[in-house]
Amino acid sequence: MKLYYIPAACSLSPHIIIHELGLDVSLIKVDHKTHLTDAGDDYSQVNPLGYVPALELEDGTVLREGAAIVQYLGDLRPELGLVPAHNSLDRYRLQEWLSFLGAEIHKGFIPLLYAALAGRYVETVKPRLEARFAWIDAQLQGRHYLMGERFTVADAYLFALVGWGQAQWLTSYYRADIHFDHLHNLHAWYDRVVARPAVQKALNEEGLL
Ligand SMILES: N[C@@H](CCC(=O)N[C@@H](CS)C(=O)NCC(=O)O)C(=O)O
Repeated sequence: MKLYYIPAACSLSPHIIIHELGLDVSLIKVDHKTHLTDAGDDYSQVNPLGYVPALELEDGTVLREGAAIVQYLGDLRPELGLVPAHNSLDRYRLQEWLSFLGAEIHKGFIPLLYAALAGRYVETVKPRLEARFAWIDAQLQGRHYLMGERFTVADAYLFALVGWGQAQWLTSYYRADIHFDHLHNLHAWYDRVVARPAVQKALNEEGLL
């Protein structure tokens, strides 16, 4: 299999999961401006929409959309519990988290990141995104991970998104004007997640350490 990624982008989430599962997957880096791979190939041939992540299976089939990719990967080794069993209520809770992170957090960041790049400030989305992070912080009260005591694919997704904000304790890459230092549950969660060998390996491979 091949994972197409841009360093520090949302593709960091499936990248982490690949290492959690101990899978041997080729990493193909895509340039975020030219959309060419390191080998000079046109990434639009893989995903005509141009964005990462994309997972190419052994038979050449391409799976797009991070939420689908991490569930596909997690289901390859169900005994590790990175995705709860099909048809269980917890599976729908996981999809609830992945949908929330995708629609309410991931896409909430984009105008802020563009604004940071353009040197302009966008007021409208910031308070919403901050309120949502405060809500996540409250959900983490008394829990080790988003779904309870077990790390799941949703934690890998949140880890990639948290890296786009600001806090002293973050291994941040992009720097949108969203601050997390006051969110103590999120901080404790971050310390647990960043210490995982799979996360360290993925960060190292993306040149983020
Ligand atoms: N709906 C997609 C969105 C993926 C996405 O936003 N990817 C961004 C990085 S986080 C990207 O590749 N942007 C580069 C581009 O669109 O050219 C998913 O959830 O997988």
